[in-house]
Amino acid sequence: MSMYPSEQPEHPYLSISMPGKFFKRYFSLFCAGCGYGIIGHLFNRVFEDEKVDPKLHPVVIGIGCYGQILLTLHHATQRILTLHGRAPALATGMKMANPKMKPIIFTGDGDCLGIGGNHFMHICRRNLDCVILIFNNSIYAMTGGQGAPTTLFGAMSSTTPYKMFENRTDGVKLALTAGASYVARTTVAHPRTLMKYFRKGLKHKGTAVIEIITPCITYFGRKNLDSLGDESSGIKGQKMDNTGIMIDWIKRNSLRINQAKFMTEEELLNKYIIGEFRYNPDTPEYSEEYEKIKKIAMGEK
Ligand SMILES: Cc1ncc(C[n+]2csc(CCOP(=O)(O)OP(=O)(O)O)c2C)c(N)n1
Ligand code: SF4
Repeated sequence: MSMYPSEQPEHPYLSISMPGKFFKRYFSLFCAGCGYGIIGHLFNRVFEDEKVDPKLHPVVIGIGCYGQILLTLHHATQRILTLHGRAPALATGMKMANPKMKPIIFTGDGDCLGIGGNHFMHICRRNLDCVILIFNNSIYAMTGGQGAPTTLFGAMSSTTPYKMFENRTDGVKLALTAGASYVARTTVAHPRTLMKYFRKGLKHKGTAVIEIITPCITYFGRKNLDSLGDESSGIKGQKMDNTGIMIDWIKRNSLRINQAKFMTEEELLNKYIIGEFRYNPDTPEYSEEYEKIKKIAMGEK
């Protein structure tokens, strides 16, 4: 595709990736309208503003479409792509080898709550000092849009061509039950809140879990109507095949904790409750407790 020279940005954040070099411009591999580009950009802004030390804050990335985010992350970040669902295991190893570190985990809903559910549960239980950003697009996108543990009730996916009939996993409830000391949920439609929570997570000592609701146009939006979540209203709905419709849908179906308090389970079906669910900076942190045990084992007082 030909471009005017002025259209090739001298981007302050990004290094020229291999394909970027090839095509002589900066770009991401995400579908047009994917929410992951927004997340990458907001991450970069916090990374710059907070002068995050890349050596102490490696970005540990699971497997999923969002893996391509490494092309859009700030050039100074240290990026490690891991196995599917195993980012918490790698981050734990890094943290224990160098307790000054605070890894930042990027994980998808399938990666974290599906195949990596066990690892997620135990990193939260230990309250290991790290930030976990869960990108919830309600689908296994990278492998062709199969239904995930987070797929909404009644939604279509390539493995639920009639409708999803399983109960949905709630990442926030799981993190709270397992013991993470900072737990929040927001969406890409609330960018300032997303940055605020991320900043808070970086400063928090312990496991900070932030779930981010984000649109997948290609495998979730195109297969579903924006009346999903408004089942009782009888609205006909339109296909969510563009970002505008999906972002509107995310906004409409996101409820603040205070609003949700007065709603029944039935009314909350297919809704996303957003806000901060727990902030407990005094919970003992795993690597610090481990250091104390080491001293006891060495006979130190
Ligand atoms: C052990 C293992 N099982 C299955 C896969 C195939 N696989 C790769 S990505 C993926 C889905 C990822 O979904 P999610 O974490 O929600 O990320 P998204 O693609 O939606 O961004 C699956 C099942 C794999 N790579 N490794
Ligand atoms: S398939 Fe979905 S999640 Fe993957 S890049 Fe495209 S829009 Fe984003």
